[in-house]
Amino acid sequence: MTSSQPDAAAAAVDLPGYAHVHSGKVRDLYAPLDAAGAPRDDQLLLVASDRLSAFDFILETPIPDKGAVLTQLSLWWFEQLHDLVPNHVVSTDVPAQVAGRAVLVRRLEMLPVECVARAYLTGGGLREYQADGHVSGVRLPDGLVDGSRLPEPIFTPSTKAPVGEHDQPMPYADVVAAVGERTAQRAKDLTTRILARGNEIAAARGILIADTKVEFGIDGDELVLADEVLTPDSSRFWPADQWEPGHTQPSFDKEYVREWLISPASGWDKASGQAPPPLPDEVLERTRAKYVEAYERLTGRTFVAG
Ligand code: Q0Z
Repeated sequence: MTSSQPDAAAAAVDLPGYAHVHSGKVRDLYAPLDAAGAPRDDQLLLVASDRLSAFDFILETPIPDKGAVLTQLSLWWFEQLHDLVPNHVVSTDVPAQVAGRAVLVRRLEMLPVECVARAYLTGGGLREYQADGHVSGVRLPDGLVDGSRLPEPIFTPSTKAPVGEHDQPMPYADVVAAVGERTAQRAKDLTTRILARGNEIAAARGILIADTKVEFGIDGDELVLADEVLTPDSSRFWPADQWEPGHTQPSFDKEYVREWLISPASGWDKASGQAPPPLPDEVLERTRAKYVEAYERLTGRTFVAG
């Protein structure tokens, strides 16, 4: 990790009754303490921060309410997907400091695989396709371009990279080797169905979900949907009315941030390796508004800040 990056662990708050376990780029993980003060082994507290990542940097300016918006969106999706797959949510009764942006969950045996599905071609999938017409072993039709819709969602698993590194595509045979044929097939089936269901719901609200990354865990003999689901941080959301295959699509949530960072106004050189500057209020406000808009359009609910 770049030395100019904030230490994610340092960004995690001290929560009485919980032990800090781990921090990702934008979220923190805690274990509830039992009566004897020992970390419980059956539950975790997942806390979403207001941190935003762009061009692989954690920006120093937090986006107010981002963590709450994404947590509420994930919870809404878990309900929408409940008939497809059980999920890890136990309770939203959490410490006041993290109210609205934390969820108490079942601690699962996580699959060592990032389960990715793609409904539109872009990013790493596009680069694989351009090399030989396949993505993750699936032969795709000729003539697809950046942003093309795929005939149906495909499963393109990746390895779980350590923090600061990028996930690598993982051949399906390696998934089978890691988790067994039955679990691999079920993870593939569920991941593609989750994206298909997500797009059925989102398309009616003017949002396309190009691709998504989900995580599953095992509890006994059932596969359980864990982590966050169908949020702008785990998925590429595109405004449907601007969809135009043939070039990079605008990102629903991060467009203003990226545009400003690469504009002369920011004074930042993406190639410099330096941390990006703080965001001006206008960029921050417009970005916050996009997260809220995604939540409100998808759920039909009004976002109410804690
Ligand atoms: C999720 C992550 C981070 C947030 C572990 N239900 C579960 N059982 C066991 N482990 C996990 C879950 Cl969700 C689990 N992550 C990713 C890291 C903050 C989520 F720092 N890691």
